[in-house]
Amino acid sequence: MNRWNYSLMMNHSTYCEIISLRFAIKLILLATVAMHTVSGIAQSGEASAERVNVVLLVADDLRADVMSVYGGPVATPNLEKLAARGCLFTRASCGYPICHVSRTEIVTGRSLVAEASSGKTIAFDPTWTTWPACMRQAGWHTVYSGKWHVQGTPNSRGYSATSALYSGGGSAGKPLSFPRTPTGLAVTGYTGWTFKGADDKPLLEHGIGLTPTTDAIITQGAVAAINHRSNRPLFLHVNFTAPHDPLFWPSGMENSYSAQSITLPENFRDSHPFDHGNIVGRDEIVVPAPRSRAAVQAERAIYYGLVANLDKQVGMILETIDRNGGQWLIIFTSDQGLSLGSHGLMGKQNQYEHTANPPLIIAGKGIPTNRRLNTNCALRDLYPTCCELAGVPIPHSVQGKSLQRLINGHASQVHPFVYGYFTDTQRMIRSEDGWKLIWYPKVARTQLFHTPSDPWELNDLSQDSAHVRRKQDLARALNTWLQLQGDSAPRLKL
Ligand SMILES: [Ca+2]
Repeated sequence: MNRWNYSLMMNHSTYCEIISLRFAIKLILLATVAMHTVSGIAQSGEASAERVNVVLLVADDLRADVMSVYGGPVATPNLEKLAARGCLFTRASCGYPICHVSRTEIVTGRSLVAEASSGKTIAFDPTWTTWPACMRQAGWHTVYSGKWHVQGTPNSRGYSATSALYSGGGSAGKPLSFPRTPTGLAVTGYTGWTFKGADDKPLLEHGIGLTPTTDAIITQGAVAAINHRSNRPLFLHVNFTAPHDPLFWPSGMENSYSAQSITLPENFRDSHPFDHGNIVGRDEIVVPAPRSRAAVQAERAIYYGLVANLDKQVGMILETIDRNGGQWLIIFTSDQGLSLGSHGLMGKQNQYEHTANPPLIIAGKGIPTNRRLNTNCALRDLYPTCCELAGVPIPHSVQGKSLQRLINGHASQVHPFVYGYFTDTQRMIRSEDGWKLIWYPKVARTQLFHTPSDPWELNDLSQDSAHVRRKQDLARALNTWLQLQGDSAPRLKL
């Protein structure tokens, strides 16, 4: 059961912009009830002054290279401040580049290549201890805000409470609040999703599907959770929806980027040269190939606005944390990146760096400041890293590796290789020195890139006789790992 029965508590000026007065009255009543509940928990909580609070911030389809903190065009001053307070990773790996599998890897600390090959929703094995369940068992108060996109419910996965939960269903057959994007595209993502109250009932006043205020509401839920934390340490998991499609200008930031001013990346192409496994998937046909530069620029302009707004939301959460004081561990990442025109793709179901290599910043207690790490790591490593930094034993079901020694400079490498996978159509291995082999079993193709010298992945060396040995070595290492993982996809012949 939820032990912290509040949701969507916001400051007056914000919610008056986005909800009706009628709903505001209901909200105040909800908040009042919640504050009484929170107070009750505070009285019964354990004294834990020395234990670190944890905030895990996860964006959705956020491509690292668009942000100024990674050298990109969108100003992200708050993430730059966060990076200055901690470690920025340039070689993170998401594993499986779609939302629900990547998020399941994050909360289980496991590689799910075998479970995800079918393309079906990952069922949680009862022997897996999830990250929030682990923290809750160790005495943390575990709260969830934002997009829910793994199997089950927050409560069944180890969260004690929700605050601004946003999940599938609940629209009761009513139409989308915003059925078309500003560029005229029909909405095909997040259809029927709604915010839910503490009783899990839909709050239709906040709209059906994505809206220009979805992330602002999620942020207010996160802020409420931080402000009303008990004397237990807090584990707060915040999943934003930005900048996932459908792309709407954030409220108050309409037309903040002009399409004509957008410079497309060097690897922009109008279409992908072969079927990589998702050529007719939902994400790809949102803007069908072959795509004009103008069509991609128009989508990128709104995407950039969403990223700028996401940075503002992170800034509000960081301000709230600073105001509250205490010891904090702050993690910012995305479930994966996005193509957005690169390599002739729009979606995320691929193994190129713009997608497979998400942003990652870790800051706070025990983290050196102004550190940039260019070594391999995976999002499934975040869970054991948090455990080590918080002084919590790592459960046996976790397969990821703690990055603590890497962060503190006591190790130079954690993973000689990282891996990527998508259904039974893509397998990838990337070495610590940046050589990357992608295997497409369904179409019997490979690609070999040297990412340090070819960051846009334009020069496929897989058929170059000078690299036969290197390709064989990578294929052997990939096959060995897939065998260990119980993967059923065909092996790449050496
Ligand atoms: Ca995603």
